[in-house]
Amino acid sequence: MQLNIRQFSSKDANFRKDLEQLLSWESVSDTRVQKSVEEIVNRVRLEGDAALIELTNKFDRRSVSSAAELVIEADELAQAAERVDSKIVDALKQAAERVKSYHERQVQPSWQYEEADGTILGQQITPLDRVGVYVPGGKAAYPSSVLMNVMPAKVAGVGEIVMVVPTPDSEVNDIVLTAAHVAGVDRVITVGGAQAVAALAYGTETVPKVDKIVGPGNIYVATAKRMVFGAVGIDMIAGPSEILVVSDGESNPDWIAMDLFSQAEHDEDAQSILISTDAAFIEKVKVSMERQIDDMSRQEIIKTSLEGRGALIHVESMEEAVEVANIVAAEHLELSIANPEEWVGKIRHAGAIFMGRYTPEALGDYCAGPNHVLPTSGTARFSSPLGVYDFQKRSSIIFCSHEGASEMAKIASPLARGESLEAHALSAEFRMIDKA
Ligand code: HSO
Ligand code: ZN
Repeated sequence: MQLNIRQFSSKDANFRKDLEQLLSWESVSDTRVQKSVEEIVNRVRLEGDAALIELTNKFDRRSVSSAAELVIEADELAQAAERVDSKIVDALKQAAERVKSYHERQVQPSWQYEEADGTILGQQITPLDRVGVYVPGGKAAYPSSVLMNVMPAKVAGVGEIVMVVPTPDSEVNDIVLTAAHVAGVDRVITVGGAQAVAALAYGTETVPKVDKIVGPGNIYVATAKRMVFGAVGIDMIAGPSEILVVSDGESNPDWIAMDLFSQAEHDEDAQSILISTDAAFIEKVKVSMERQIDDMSRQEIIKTSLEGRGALIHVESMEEAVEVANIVAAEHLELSIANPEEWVGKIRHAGAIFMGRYTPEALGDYCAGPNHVLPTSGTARFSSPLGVYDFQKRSSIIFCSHEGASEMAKIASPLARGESLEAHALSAEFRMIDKA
């Protein structure tokens, strides 16, 4: 099948402009979506379970009459695993182990230090009490994403993890439930959309109010998450998946073609870009894509994604490849080059960096260990992969010795008076040694 993918060269007069245009992505913020989400959120907030049941019956074509029917307790999750192919169950367990062991290294410990006069300062780290994990239903229901969202929360020591997942037409996805079981979810509630987000944010008679909501979702879910932010914490709002492959021309063109497909097959808006210093290699990848696409089950999605947002870019040097990679700030960056360790330090912006020819992004998606929830749409310039730190929070610790308090009061007092805050000044001065 012929593929009309954009081809650029860094020598083109308009290269920077074309690149900018290629990368522009605005998540649609339709005022109609905004209005309907607002209505749903307010209804669930005010009417609780009654609204949740009504909206779930309407949007997911269900006939639930009591909220208890929406809940799947932990022991029922274990039963789902019995209905799933044992190869998949084993793979989920192995993936969970690897993800866990990677994330254990992210745990931030509490710390403190003591000053000469006995004053102690520090930071106390505590896990969040309760977290809600949103899992989409339908075509984007990824069991691997259940692991990636739940494992860091588990490792952080979150007290309770509540997962929500829509089950349109009452069809449950046993692999998703098995992943929830393997990851250690406490309870699943079969609701989705803005109503699920509202239930987690404000609580209903059945859904406990959580402290933070994580997990991807469609435009309704994303809009609802933005709306409830403040009442609860939220993770980043994910855009379409992206991959940027940098090749020195010595890679296997079939492998690289498939790596580009692997993101393109996620959805029509996904973005796959190849950068190479070798123009002949770019041609080979294109030929390979046109051959291999004929056998792909998701060829329509792949084609739309590659022709809509994909690109093949020829650059003059590795320095230039790195420069472009830093502008793209891709969610996933593959360095399919002979000496990735020499170049990785120059990469400043990327969600995850896959080094060498044997490291396809797909391994990172499932089981390498690092999280697959990554910053998209250039946000790798200022944000990081989902991690244990997203489920831990910090409290400052201050313990003043009498001597320390006395010395600090000499600093605080004039500052407080400078702000015309007399009680602050006196509160500090009362602790001075000669005043006590
Ligand atoms: N590549 C996706 C995650 C995923 N891949 C889930 C397969 N399943 C994140 O961009
Ligand atoms: Zn993927």
